[in-house]
Amino acid sequence: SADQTAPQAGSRAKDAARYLSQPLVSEIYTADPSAHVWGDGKLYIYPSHDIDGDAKEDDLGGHFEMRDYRILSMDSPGGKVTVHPTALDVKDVPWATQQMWAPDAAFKNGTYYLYFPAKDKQGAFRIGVATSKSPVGPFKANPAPIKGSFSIDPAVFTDTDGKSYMYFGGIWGGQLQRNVTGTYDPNGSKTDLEQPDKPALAPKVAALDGSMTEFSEKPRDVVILDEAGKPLLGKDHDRRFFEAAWMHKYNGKYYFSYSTGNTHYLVYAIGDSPYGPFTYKGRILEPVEGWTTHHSIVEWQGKWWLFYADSQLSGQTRLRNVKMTELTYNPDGTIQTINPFRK
Ligand code: FUB
Repeated sequence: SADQTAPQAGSRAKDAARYLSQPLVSEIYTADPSAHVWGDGKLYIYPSHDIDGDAKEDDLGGHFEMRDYRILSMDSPGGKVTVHPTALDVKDVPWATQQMWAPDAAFKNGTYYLYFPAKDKQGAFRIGVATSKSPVGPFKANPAPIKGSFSIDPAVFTDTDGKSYMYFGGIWGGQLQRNVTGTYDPNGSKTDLEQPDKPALAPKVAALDGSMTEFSEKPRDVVILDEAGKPLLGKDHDRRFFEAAWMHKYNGKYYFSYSTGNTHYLVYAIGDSPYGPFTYKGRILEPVEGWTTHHSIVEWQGKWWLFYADSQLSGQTRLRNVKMTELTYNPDGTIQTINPFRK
C-alpha cells in the first residue's frame, strides 16, 4: 500500500526498552531527519517519508521508493510531535520521476527552501529545490534541478556570516561514482571508485548564490584526512564517506559528519573552514537496527541533539522511524559515542 500506519501495538512494541530512544512518530514511517530551529523556538524536522513499495531490497536502495515529503514539528524536547500534511509530492516536480530521498531545508529573507534528491527521466539523481512561505509547506518546486547538481543527500549549512553552503553526495545507490567525469555515466561502477588504495570518493560542497536556488561555484571535494593528514582511502570502510552529510559549527570549529554506509556508523571530522579539509575524529553513533541511518545535529533549548533513524517499528530497512537523543561534547570538543541500544 502507499502508506501504512507503523505497527506500534504489534509484537515489536514489547522490545521497546532495548532502545536508547523511542520513535518520534508512528502514524507514518520517516527517515533521514534534518532538524532545524528557525526562530519561532520550535523544532522542525524535514525527513524522508518511507513507504512500503514493491521493489525488492537491493544494494542500490531501489527499495527506497518515497514519493513525497511530510514535515514534523515539536514545541519542546519530549513534547508532542505534529505530522504536517504533504509538503511536496513527486507528481508536482516537473523534472523528477521517483525516489524522493533525504531532504534538507533552509530559511532566508522570509522564504523557506526545501532541498531534495530525486531521479530524473534518465535515472540520474539530481538535487531540486522548492520554496514556501511556511516552514511546513506546501512547497512549490522549481521546474529544473539545481544546475550542476548530482547525487543525493543535500545538507545546507548557513554560517555565522550568513553564507550558505550545500554539502551532498552518496556512493553506491547515491551515484557519486557515476559522476566523476562531470557527466552522469549510467554504466559506471555500482559501488565506488573500485580503487581501494586510492583516496576514497569525496563528498561535495558548493556555496549557494543569493537566490538560494543555484550554486555560485562548481562543487568542490570535501577532503577528509586521517590523523596523519592523509586522505581516507577507498578501502577504509569504517571511516570513509558513504552518504548522509551534515555540517554544524561548535565553538568556532566546523564539524562535518556522515554515514559510513555498509559499515553502518555515523562519524565526524573537524575542520577550520566550511570547505575543509576535515580531520576524522571518531564515531557519533554505533550501528542501529536496519541497514541505514542518517542524521542531523542541532542545538535546541540549550542542549545539543542528535536526530537519527532506525527500523524499530517495522523491523524492515525500507520502513524507518526517526528518533532524537541528546549529544554530549567532551571538553576538548570531541563527541561522546552513542550506543543506540541500552546495555
Ligand atoms: O532514505 C534513502 C537513502 O537512504 C538516503 O538518501 C540515504 O542517506 C539513506 O538513509
